[in-house]
Amino acid sequence: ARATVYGYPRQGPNRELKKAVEGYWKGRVTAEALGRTAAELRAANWRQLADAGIHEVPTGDFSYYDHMLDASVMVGAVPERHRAAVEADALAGYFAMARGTQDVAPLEMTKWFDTNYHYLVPELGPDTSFTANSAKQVAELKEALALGLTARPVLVGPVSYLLLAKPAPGVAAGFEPLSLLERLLPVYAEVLADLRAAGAEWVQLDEPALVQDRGPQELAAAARAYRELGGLDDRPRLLVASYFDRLGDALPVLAKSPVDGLAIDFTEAAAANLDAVAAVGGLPGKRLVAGVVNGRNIWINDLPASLSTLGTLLGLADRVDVSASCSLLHVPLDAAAERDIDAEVLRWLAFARQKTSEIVTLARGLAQGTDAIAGELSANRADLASRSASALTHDPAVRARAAAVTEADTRRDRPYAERAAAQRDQLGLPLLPTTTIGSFPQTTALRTARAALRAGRIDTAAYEERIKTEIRDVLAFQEKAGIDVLVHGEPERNDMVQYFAEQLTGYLATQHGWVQSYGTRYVRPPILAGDISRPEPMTVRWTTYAQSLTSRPVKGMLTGPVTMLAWSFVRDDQPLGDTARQVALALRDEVNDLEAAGTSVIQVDEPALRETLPLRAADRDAYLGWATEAFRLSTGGVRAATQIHTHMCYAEFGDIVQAIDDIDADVISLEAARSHMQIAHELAGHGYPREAGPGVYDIHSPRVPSTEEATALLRKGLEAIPPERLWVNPDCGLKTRGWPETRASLENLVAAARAVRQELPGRQ
Ligand code: THG
Ligand code: ZN
Repeated sequence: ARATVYGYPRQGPNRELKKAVEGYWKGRVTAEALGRTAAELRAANWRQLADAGIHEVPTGDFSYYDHMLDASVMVGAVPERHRAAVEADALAGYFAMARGTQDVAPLEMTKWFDTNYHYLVPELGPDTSFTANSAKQVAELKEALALGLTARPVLVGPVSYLLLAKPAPGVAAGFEPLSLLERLLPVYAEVLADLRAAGAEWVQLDEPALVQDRGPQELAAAARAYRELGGLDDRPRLLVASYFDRLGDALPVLAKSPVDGLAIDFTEAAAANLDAVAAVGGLPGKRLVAGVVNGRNIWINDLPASLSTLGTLLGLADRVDVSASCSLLHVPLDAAAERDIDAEVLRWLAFARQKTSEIVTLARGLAQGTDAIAGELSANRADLASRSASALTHDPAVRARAAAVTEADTRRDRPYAERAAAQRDQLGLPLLPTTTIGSFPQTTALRTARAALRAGRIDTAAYEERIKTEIRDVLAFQEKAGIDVLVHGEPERNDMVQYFAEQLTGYLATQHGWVQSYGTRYVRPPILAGDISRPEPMTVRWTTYAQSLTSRPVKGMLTGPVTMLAWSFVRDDQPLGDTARQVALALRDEVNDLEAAGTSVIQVDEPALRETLPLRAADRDAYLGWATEAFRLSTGGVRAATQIHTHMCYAEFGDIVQAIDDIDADVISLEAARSHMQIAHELAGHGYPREAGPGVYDIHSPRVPSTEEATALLRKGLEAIPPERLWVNPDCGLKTRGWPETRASLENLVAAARAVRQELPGRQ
């Protein structure tokens, strides 16, 4: 058995890649220097993998920005509007596709399955013609071979490439990117031939889109693709990889195809995939790469359990190799870099580097027997035992409280109609009330103060003075602008999830645990390691300070339980719903404390509710069940007159309209400016009975919407939602915006609300 991985974190131990790419954008780093940094990072990664004992290293997984964008370049799928830039300068053109320029919009970005990684969506149309451009893949393969390594190029497979694409703007309805398969396959054939000529024995084709629900046509396309590529004369051996869920009906398709190997996830859907491999009679004549080490969480592997899975698989394929379930792109680089995590807890953690060692150990155990890895097994047993016996993972008080939750705890005690009346009396808001989503621009002064506090140049008292000044400014602006429900602007928060995680017992923060979210942007997901409790109030002090400055209602701002899970590394030793319930109870205490301190509007954000929707439809009800329950548990303890708001970011709400209803928030704000109030109609079509604020200001762009524009959007909103239930707000938080456009946009937004109120028959 051999050890391999499909991909490795790209950024480098100190995010050298981010700095080099952003330096290049600013003109401070030349293209040559960027290229050198990138080559050094690739070589360092390969050396690290080889030194750890990985037999076959991946190539081509590296990217300046995104590997789907690289795939678009590889097949020549450059949209017309980017063509000139790409022809003038390939690197500058590449970044123009990624980020846009003054004149042209970038490719759309969307989430990579249910991970926190985002890819650039290929734009295809009936006129798309593909051309092979294997230069990057060939060059990176040659770099690894020159180091004396065995290397396997990794490509996005042609079927997933098309299934993850979308019709280019302006393409007639009904166009299916998958219809381009016939045109695309010869291009893949050419790339495969080039890679073979450059010395590739194996090439990996990633087909993660095959773990989603796929119909007969899509499965037929997969069959055709691999019949054709497998049938080529001049090709390397082909390994088709899938990950993130079960292959289902796609497994027999791939098993029957003339490819030489399959790489399958035996973590997320181990039982289903094992059964499916057995059901097709195994994979005789094929190489099976078994993804038994979870590539997207940060927990050490249960080595005996993995060995048992591998043992079962040994009877089902010609040859079984060992890997992570997916690219290690989704985990931080090295747990050994962490200095602030307790030594005992650190032993439970495996980042990319540690996972690599686990894979090597498992491959050795599989090849030579468990005696050969006796030392590793006994250390693993001790670490697993330490985790399961730890007081951190078993807080009896938290467990007792979670077990005692009743159905009634997850419901407001009054129906919405009564709540709405009580809230109208308490808040006295006009029709079409105006508000914002929560954050205001994070100014340089704030960032400087945070850095100074970290470096010890200022003390906590001086830092808090800075925060108070910011809150005063933000409130003064909102009052002057005439906004109805105010916010304190969240100047004390960096990343919202990190902010709450730092204050909850059971959560760990990392110092260096960066994971790529998109392009040069990274997050440091906190680790939900233990039972969760809230030692003391988290936001009450700042919210009440803000409320003391104004007579208008100030909204309390919290991050909801589902998002707290989605943007963290979650524990794998209990069902997600149990963890969500613990987080929900901690938030419930915060919500109740805010209410007790006089806060009458409390927003609990769930921007990630849609994100973690399971890939397979059959799994969705269970997820939405615990997710909506956790939200209701966190907000269910307040009086009828206290108004609960929520906010969600992404535009594809179609799949979760029922869940949006089920969470029973009094008011929801949603991203809608770019989708032209479509969401207002979707909600109305569903019979959504409560208040909603479809965004009328697209905060993803520095553009200031005019009063007329916002007015037109509000009128459109009123076609779907009656004036008693329509709110006026931007799309999302303002923290990435500058003050000048924020000021102007919000003033226009208030003016639009006032203008439309005047138009309402018999009112105001
Ligand atoms: N928080 C967390 N996860 C997220 C988001 C978030 N996942 C989805 C989405 N939002 C991702 N969006 C971003 C947006 C900006 C940045 C990262 C992810 C970003 N990061 C800084 C960087 O890379 O320079 C670092 C930020 C820091 O210092 O913490 O700008 O909002 N958890
Ligand atoms: Zn948002």
